Amino acid sequence: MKLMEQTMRWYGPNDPVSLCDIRQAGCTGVVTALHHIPVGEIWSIDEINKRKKLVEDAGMTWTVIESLPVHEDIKKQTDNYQKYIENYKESLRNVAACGLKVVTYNFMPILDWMRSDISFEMPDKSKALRFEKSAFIAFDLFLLKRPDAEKDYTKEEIEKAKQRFEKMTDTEKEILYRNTLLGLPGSEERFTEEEILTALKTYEGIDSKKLKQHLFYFLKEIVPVAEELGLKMAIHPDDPPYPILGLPRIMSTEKDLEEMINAVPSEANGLCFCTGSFGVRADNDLPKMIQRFSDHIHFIHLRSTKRDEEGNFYEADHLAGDVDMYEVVREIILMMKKRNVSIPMRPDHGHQMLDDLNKKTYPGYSGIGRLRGLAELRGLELGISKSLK
Ligand code: DNO
Repeated sequence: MKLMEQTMRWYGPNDPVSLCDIRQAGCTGVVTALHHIPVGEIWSIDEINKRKKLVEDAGMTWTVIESLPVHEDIKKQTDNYQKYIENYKESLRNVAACGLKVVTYNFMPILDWMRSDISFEMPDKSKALRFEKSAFIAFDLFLLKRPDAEKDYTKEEIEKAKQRFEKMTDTEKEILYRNTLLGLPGSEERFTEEEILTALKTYEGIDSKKLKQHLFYFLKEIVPVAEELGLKMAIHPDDPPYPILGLPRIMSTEKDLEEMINAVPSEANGLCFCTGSFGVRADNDLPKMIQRFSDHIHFIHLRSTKRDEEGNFYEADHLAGDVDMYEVVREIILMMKKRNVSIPMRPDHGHQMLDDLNKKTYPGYSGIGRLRGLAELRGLELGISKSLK
């Protein structure tokens, strides 16, 4: 029985977690991207090969691109979106020419994943990422002061956010502000208040229906190219899986996935099955979704969150939290058996712990916490796969 390919994300030569660390964690594959190339520009064969060589010299394979980012013009269908789609196709041709096979991307407007707290202390004193609803609403209403933001919340939510905000010290407010506008993963860049408000304004008139149309248009353009090149596209779900800051989010549920696949039916039109993102919603039945979309799953992020009734969640240990990791991994093993493939998986995020508590790494991407996650997941997978024989 085939096992998942063990990988970890590497942010490139500036990542404090080295390729050697990743290999020692037990990985054979590396997930990386050319973060230094501005979004929308073509990835040249030269640049791709340079990164590939670094990974191969460390004794591993560049298994998945995460991410080949989609330019905002494409999401909004404004200005130069046709040119950016052509650039995207050119990048796909180049990555295929270098022997890469899986390309992850997302279609979240402006911001990628978002948390309000990047050092939430767990009972064992390790640190986790957390999304706290009242703090986030306080940020939106009282720090960002987004016009008309109060329309998106109930009276009770606003009252709670107010109380939460009044209790915050200036330092806490500053940290909340920085965390929330962390911006693009892989860069140290953060949005200023003005930049984010201006960017949000450009989405006026784009609701979820429209954003979906834009996604489907993009897919109709690029999926045939990917198909021809033997590439698999893997969309990453929204994180958190619901609208934020008045922006539409369109890849949050089983229905969203179904519509996306029906819009452009092809195995090349696939997804990165992120249990941490989908798992935040109690209405997402993860094992069922794996069964249902099995032919389209080309990459897997394994992570678990723990939610409460108020809509807060934190990132739990990989085998704890709300995701039934046993059922998820079992379904994945059955899916790989049916398709006779080994799908790359990475332990998504990890707690900051042990020596990493004194190190500065990308939030969620410290070495030791991910190593722990990977070790637990790998053991779980081996155990299940042996018992299924
Ligand atoms: C967060 C990641 C995401 C993911 C992108 C893919 O930790 O899973 O940033 O890489 O959404 O485009």
